[in-house]
Amino acid sequence: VAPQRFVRHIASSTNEEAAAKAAAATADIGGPTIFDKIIAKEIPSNVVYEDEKVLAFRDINPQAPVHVLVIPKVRDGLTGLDKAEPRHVEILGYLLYAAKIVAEKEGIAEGYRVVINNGPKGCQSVYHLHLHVLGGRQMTWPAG
Ligand code: TR5
Repeated sequence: VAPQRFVRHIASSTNEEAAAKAAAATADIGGPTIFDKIIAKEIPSNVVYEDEKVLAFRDINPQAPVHVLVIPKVRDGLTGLDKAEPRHVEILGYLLYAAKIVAEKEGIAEGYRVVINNGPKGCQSVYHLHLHVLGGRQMTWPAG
């Protein structure tokens, strides 16, 4: 197999895996998620930043040298971005600000990406709103 084709094959199977994982994930029914246990410290996580409003911890399946998830400690119906209501505007802004703090703490302020996957077609697999902060390598565009 030519190296170029091989690389394409790996990339596409990774995307298919992500899509399959999202499709197989618990539907957006508003129930508890694994992130509730992480917030409650019932499941250990590698915390990068924490304050009264948000928790930032390393993704268990990193897609870049730095891959941190930033989540609101209180979900308040925000299973995904599509559930955003006017009452969420403050926490939505704060999550972005926290992403910037995380990037600085991780030493990637020079360049990084902030991602929100929304819904099955957006490859969302955990229905508790979260920002992915990715960096530590040259990011490419367009994202898959
Ligand atoms: O696919 P979306 O955008 O919903 O992102 C969910 C992210 O949560 C994925 O990147 C997963 O790798 C990540 N994830 C899933 C679990 C987990 C985690 N990150 C840290 N620790 C985790 N634990 C303990 N358990 C998970 N199931």
